[in-house]
Amino acid sequence: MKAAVTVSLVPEARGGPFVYWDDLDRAFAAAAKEGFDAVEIFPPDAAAVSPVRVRELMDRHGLAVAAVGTGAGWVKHKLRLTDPDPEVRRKARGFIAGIVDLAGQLGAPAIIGSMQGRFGDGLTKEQALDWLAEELAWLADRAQSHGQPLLYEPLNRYETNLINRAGEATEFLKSRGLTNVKLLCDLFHMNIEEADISATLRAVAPHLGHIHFADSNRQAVGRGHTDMVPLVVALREIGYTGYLSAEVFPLPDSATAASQTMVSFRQWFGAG
Ligand code: LER
Ligand code: MN
Repeated sequence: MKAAVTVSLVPEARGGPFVYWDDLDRAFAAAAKEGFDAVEIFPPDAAAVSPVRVRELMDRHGLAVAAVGTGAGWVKHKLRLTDPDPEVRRKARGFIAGIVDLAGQLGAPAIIGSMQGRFGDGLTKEQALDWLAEELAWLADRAQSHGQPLLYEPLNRYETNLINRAGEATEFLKSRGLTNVKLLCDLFHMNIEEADISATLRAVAPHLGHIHFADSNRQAVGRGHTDMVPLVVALREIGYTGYLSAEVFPLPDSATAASQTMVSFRQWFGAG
């Protein structure tokens, strides 16, 4: 298993669950110093990030890019894949395609989380899920051209009403034939929605592509009350080798959230 840490470059997301903020150079330097394997980037849009520049940072610090988030498409640009307006859906697809291409150049997958949207206000759940499946299929093909999967993240009930649990998400992916879409399991969302996090991780293991590593209160693991023991046993048993990426609040500050994440990562997943 590999450790990653998030950096947000989106001022509109201020207050959100990202460890580092605003400055890629500083984030890469700090992540390398803490001993992370990779950085997960949350950009305002694809054009805001130079892949050449990020490649330089990766080389200089010996870090990978774990994933690139698309949430700014919603937070900043109000684009959703299930918006009733076809023009908004078209722009949402284009926005994500740009990030899939950027991530692909960095050897990383893109994440679909907040941009999945929701049903209601006249839009049926069935229609929203049909649109979501259609868009995921198109974007997963694009990701495939970079040799990457697309990551789909179920969110808790306060952020979407489409799919809240990992089991439902895998059923959705299977029934729609979305073979190049992998599941992103965020331990914070799972703490709200799942009856049993470790049983769920075992059940969805073949689809699991990425993990957001957070405690019950969305702080660094070790600062909340999630029982890590069964979860660690489950991840070892299923042979998960992907990232555990700290998508957590910078509390009490970025440096402490980062170092506490690495203390927990080493405690639970370190060698020996
Ligand atoms: C949002 O709550 C979240 O978990 C992000 O990873 C989705 O973009
Ligand atoms: Mn997440």
